[in-house]
Amino acid sequence: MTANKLLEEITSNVIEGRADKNSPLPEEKRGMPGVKELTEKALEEGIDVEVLLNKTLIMAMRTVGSQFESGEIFIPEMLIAAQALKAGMEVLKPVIIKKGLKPIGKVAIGTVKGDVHDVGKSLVKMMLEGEGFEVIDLGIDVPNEIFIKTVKAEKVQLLGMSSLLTITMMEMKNVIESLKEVGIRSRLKIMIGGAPVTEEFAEQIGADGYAIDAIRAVRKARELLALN
Ligand code: B1M
Repeated sequence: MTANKLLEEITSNVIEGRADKNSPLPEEKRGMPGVKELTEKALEEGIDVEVLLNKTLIMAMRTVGSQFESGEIFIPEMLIAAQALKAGMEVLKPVIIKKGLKPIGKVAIGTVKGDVHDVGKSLVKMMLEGEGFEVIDLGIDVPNEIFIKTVKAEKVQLLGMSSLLTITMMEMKNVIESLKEVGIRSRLKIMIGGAPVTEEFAEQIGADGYAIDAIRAVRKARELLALN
């Protein structure tokens, strides 16, 4: 299979939600390689990890997003596609991390309360790890208190918050206000992101930085911690 054909196969398997060869649907593809196996093959064949991540897996997920927006597919299909995307990301993770050496900074990251979207947050986490940061992943639907507790206990230098829903964006502000109330806001930098988040919103709520995607999140993290 040519490199281009392999990348096309990965894309279509993300869109079809085929995480691995055991994926049950579509029936005629049962037993055939899914995103996991195809991503492993692509790495073996020397395809660049950034091409796999940014030009293949993420682009495929964007297509899924457009299909959802146009009513072509519904939430279950979207969820299955996200699982397939994660299967590919899991394969890339060690390669991304291998690029980093000893931690260059300590970060905690989570998706705010009320929000269960974790693909973007996990991607940012992986990219930060790849850059050499130690990252504490607080997961999804993270309550305010857990952010505060982690900042206190773990002495993180950078707190990252992700929100994909307009209705959960204000949770980021709540966390920042709580950090101020307990007197630890100035101890750390705060970066936010997620599809509905903007630079202006970050400024409004008193975050230190915003990034539109995982690549820029890494750059912003370095900038905020004066590592450039
Ligand atoms: Co939902 N969802 N979803 N969803 N979902 C969106 C976000 C939506 C835009 C779809 C739409 O309607 N067009 C819409 C939000 C509208 C809005 O509020 N503005 C939406 C909705 C409405 C919902 C539900 C409410 C649907 C419902 O139940 N009626 C529901 C909410 C559940 C909840 O959270 N309480 C819901 C549920 C779900 C699933 C569970 C089915 C699934 C999530 C599965 C999972 O994550 N495990 C899902 C998915 C997959 C999506 C879409 C299709 C894709 C999200 C994604 O993974 N993108 C999304 C539509 C879309 O984005 N076009 C949609 C890929 C990912 C790599 O991008 O997360 O943006 P993203 O992350 C990027 C950047 O934003 C940035 O870097 C990342 C990598 O480049 N970034 C950061 C993210 N976090 C950052 C943090 C940083 C810096 C950068 O610093 C810390």
